Amino acid sequence: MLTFYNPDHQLHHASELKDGKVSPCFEMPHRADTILERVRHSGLGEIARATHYDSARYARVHSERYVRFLEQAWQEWSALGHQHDALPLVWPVRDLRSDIEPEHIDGKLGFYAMDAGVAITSGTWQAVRGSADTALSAMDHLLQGHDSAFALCRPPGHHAAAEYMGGYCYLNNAAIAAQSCLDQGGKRVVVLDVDFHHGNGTQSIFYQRPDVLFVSLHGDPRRSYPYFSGHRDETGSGAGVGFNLNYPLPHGTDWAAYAIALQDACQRIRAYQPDAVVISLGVDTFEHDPISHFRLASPDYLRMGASIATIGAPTLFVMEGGYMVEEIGINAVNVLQGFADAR
Ligand code: Q9C
Ligand code: ZN
Repeated sequence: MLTFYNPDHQLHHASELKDGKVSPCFEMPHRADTILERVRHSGLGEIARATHYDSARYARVHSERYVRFLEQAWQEWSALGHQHDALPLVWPVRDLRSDIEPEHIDGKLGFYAMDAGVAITSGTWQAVRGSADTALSAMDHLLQGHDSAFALCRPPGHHAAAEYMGGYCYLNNAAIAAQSCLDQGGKRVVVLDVDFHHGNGTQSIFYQRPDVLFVSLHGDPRRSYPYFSGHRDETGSGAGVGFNLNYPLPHGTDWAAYAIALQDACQRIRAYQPDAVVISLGVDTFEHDPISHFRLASPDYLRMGASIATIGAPTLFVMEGGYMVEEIGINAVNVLQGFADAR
């Protein structure tokens, strides 16, 4: 399996507001380095550089003004004399106006964010677009007739919706790749999200559409981030009714319980007969993850890969979360190897 990688991710190393303090993000450059190292030493396959795409490709799932905001935010922020990270601090909740884009950068940051886990730094935009380009490159490889590919994306993407960032995510890499598949002739695409956190952004982007089936296994939002999305009764709307499938799972879920949900999900996906499957691959379901609450062990990720392989469609793995840095390389590559061995 070919791995796509872009070293520009290193330009993004930010702070987040967490537990009442500003501290370094759990989502750090070392994560991608650890996974790349493991890919190198596991014999999974070659590593390819991502190619560069026009930003119009991101605007297939994001609004143009949001992409423009991401591109220009650091310049607007630093023009005020700031040298530290830009963080949102005010949000248009409920009856506040969200129809007029503010002109001031402080207003824009809140307008385009769902939380304070998405700092913008001088290198953020270059890293973010490099991450989306990684997913697009890997999808193009799949469309050339290959059975699978791994997009080693960083920063992750699945919390980012058409017009907002959140949860360490800016552009939705998996959604951009899924849309690219449709734009190049695919008729039905699945996004299967196995990150611990609900992929609210991907769900939101495709919620009204039947051409992308979104399936997510995640910590129950009653107790887990993102709290306001991911319940079982979210099944799609309009033409998309029935094409959104959430499996909220309790704190402490282990492989035995997880495997039952995953098997059910894979069965539903096979029935949809997709032309391609995009896996939002988070390994923050790991028992020792510092911010999550499932209990998967390292060998379980081999089983996860084997289970995904039973879907039988061309498969693109897109890296999402996972914060136990020492072990995310082993766990992520275990999924890929479990998949490859079963094919
Ligand atoms: N105490 C991804 O895995 N903070 N994003 C949660 C819980 C936000 C995770 C804090 C977590 C976002 C891609
Ligand atoms: Zn996550």
